[in-house]
This record gives sequence, structure tokens and C-alpha cells, in this order.
Amino acid sequence: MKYSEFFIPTVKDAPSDAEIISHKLMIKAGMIKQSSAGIYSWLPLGLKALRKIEQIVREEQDNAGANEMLMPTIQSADLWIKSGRYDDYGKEMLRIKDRSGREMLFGPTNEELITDIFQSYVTSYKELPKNLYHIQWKFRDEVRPRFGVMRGREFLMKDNYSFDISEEEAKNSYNKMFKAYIKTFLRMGLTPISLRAETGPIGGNLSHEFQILANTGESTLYYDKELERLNPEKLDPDNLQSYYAAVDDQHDENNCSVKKEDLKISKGIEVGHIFYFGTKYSEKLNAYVQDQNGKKIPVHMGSYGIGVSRLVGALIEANHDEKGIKWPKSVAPFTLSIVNLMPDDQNCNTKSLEYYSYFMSNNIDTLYDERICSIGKKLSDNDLIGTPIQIIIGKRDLSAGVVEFKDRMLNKSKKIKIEEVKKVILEKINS
Ligand code: P5A
Repeated sequence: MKYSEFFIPTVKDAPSDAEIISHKLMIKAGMIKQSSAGIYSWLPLGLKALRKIEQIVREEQDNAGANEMLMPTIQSADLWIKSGRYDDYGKEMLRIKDRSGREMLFGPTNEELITDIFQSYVTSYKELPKNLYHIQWKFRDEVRPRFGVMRGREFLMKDNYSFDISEEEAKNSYNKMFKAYIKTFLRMGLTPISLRAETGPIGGNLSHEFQILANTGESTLYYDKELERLNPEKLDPDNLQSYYAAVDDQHDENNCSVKKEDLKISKGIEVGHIFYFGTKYSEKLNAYVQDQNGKKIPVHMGSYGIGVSRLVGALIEANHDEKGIKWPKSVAPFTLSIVNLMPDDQNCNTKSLEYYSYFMSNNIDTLYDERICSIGKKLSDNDLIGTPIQIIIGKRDLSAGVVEFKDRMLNKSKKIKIEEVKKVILEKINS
């Protein structure tokens, strides 16, 4: 993509109501524009980041055996009346009437709708287990939408729902998702900490939330330092769940099972939450199947959520400096920026275009900055939008047979010989 053909409306100053760094940087980098309180338009660069994050979430769900589907954003109130949550949800639910006066709502979550879909088709234990997910916009009329996409009213969630014949089987499904969540966050270069959690309006008695470490996070976490050293190839959910981890209001120094020297205290952001709630919804919404003895029993269910749009903000909270965003490679909107400092110089143009077509043909998401503007603006814009690998091409460097290679994550630059650029960059990207 050529920079001049892409819409990245970077701005100098973030609005005064942007309190946290990710909100400021997302506006400054031209990723989002507020449409009304807690509701945002995703501009091309923001959407690119959102899609990369969504794709990692999707791949790990597929790897764990969940099936993707898509449910609507607008739901009928009927199922919610049946489950008893229509009143319980209170003002957080956005209620709408259609032209015939039927009560509808903008879905804040999908336990009711998916249970109804399931019970329409599945009648036997032989068809279990099942695990269905979608990635869809939700609406919650939060009292105080703030912090940009971190606590929006409209937000993108991956939510899935598991159906099993027994509590034991349901715990298996729960643990599969637990593992998939840890893998998902590790792939994004984040450090996930899992904690026992409250179930709130979703219900049930088993729940974990997943926080990622970020110095600017809202929660204070107390946890066993082992939780920071996870090997994605050797994840044992039962073992992980046995480690000590608590948020500040749950933490009790006298009741803490970890030695003082092994206890870590860090800031975190909640990006995922999983629940096992047994037969809470299946009984009310008639999701019964026949067991091996022909007896009809309600299915055991769990639900699992990842805040996909919140992750964009959380990733920025975890990876930034005074110049802007420092995207981890796996989720960067662009993996590589080619910054042509002298677009009016023949040599700079030829070399930049040669690299651009080479990396594009190697399927590397490349931003070619060929804008006619000051060198300072070019460098600061590419740092602000946080492209992890940058090659900076200048007239003087080229005549010395080199270009500048910048690792944005480490904030380190070095000169590399022009004939080595392709190899070095490919190695760096694949490392
Ligand atoms: C689990 C999936 C649920 O809704 N039902 C379906 C369950 N859980 S939850 O904890 O309420 O939400 C799951 C994740 O969604 C993100 N999230 C939000 N993101 C941005 N703005 C919001 N207002 C918001 N509310 C929830 C969080 O990442 C949460 O962990």
C-alpha cells in the first residue's frame, strides 16, 4: 500500500477527554474517530489492526475445535424474557421497538440466542460436545463509557458457547478454551495472567478472567511469578489454575499461598472472561438432549468471551513509548514501512520501488511512504503508527551503499548494505 493512497489522518493533539495513552494514540494515529459516547468509527489503519487481532482469535478458536457462525446484532426480547435476564440486565441493555411494537434489543451477549439455536437442532447426546462461536458487535449502555475502545458502548467480542452432556465433559470444554485463550494472547506478544473471577450477570459458579500485563492497566494483580513463564507448547490448564493469582480487592496477604519472593505485583487489563454455568440457560430455554438411557437431560453449558476491540487498546497500553505505538509483529497493521526520504530523487525512488514490489510479492504487509512531505514528518508518522520494521532510504546512505533499518520495538537502528536488505528483513520478519 502506498501511503499517499491510504487514509491515515494522523493528528497532532488528542482531544482533552482522551485520558489514557491507547485512546490518545489511536486518535493521533488516525485509527478511530468517535461517533458518539463510547461508539467509534474504525478508520482504515484501526480496522487493519482489529482484523489482524480478530484473525489470531479466530485461528485459535478453530484450532481448539470451535465452529464459527454469525448471529445477528439485533435480538427479540422473547428469549430474554424466558431466561429471566430481560429485567435483570437493566439499563445496560439497549431496547428498541420495531414498527409493529415488538420489543427488540441490541445484543449485549448471546447465551439466550445460541441456546435457542442449539435446542432447535440437537436432540441426542451423540451429537455432543459442540462449541459454537462468532465475532460480532455487542452493545452495552455502560454508565461511564471511557478509555476509548477499552470500555466502549459498542464493542467487538468473540463469544462462544459450549454444550456438553455432563459437568465433567463441560469442564473439559472449559479447559480447552482456557488453553486456547492463553495461546491467543501469547501469539499477540502479551503476557496473560488468569485469575478466578466473579460470574456477575452471566451466572454460574466457575469463572476465570484473563488479564494482560501493562504498566498503565487499571487493575493491580498479585500472582505467582511462574504465570509469567508460560510455554505455549506445554500448557496444562488444571496446573495453571492452581497457581495463586488475585486482583487487589481479593488479595489477602495472610491467605496467600505463594512465598513472598515468588509473588509478583503488576498492573493488568482484562481482555477475556470464561464461565461455566451448568444448566442455567438450558433448563429455562428447553435445551434438553436424550442421554444413553433415553432420559432427557438439560445440557451443561459454558460461555467464553474475548474483547477483540478492547485488545487493540490493551495491546497499545502494553506496547508504546513517547513517539507512539510499538506493534508486536503478529498484530501490526503493517509489518514493514519503506520510508523514502527523497521521493524526488531517482535513485531513492528506484530502490524503494524495487524493495516495495519484492516485499509485497513475498506477502508482507508493506506501507510504502512516498509522500512529498518533510523528513521529520515521515519519520514521526511511521513511529507514531508503530510499524515494527522500517527501512529508511536516503540519498546519502544510498550513495554509500546502505539503508537504515529500524526495529521499532527495540527502538534501535543500524545501517545495512543494500544487497543484504531483502535477506535481513525476511529473516527478521520470520524470526
Ligand atoms: C462470555 C461470552 C460475557 O459477556 N458472554 C459471552 C460472556 N463476558 S464478559 O466478561 O461480560 O465480556 C467478555 C469480554 O468482553 C470485553 N468487554 C468489553 N470490551 C469493550 N468495551 C466494553 N464495554 C466491554 N465489556 C466487555 C472484555 O474483554 C470482556 O473480558
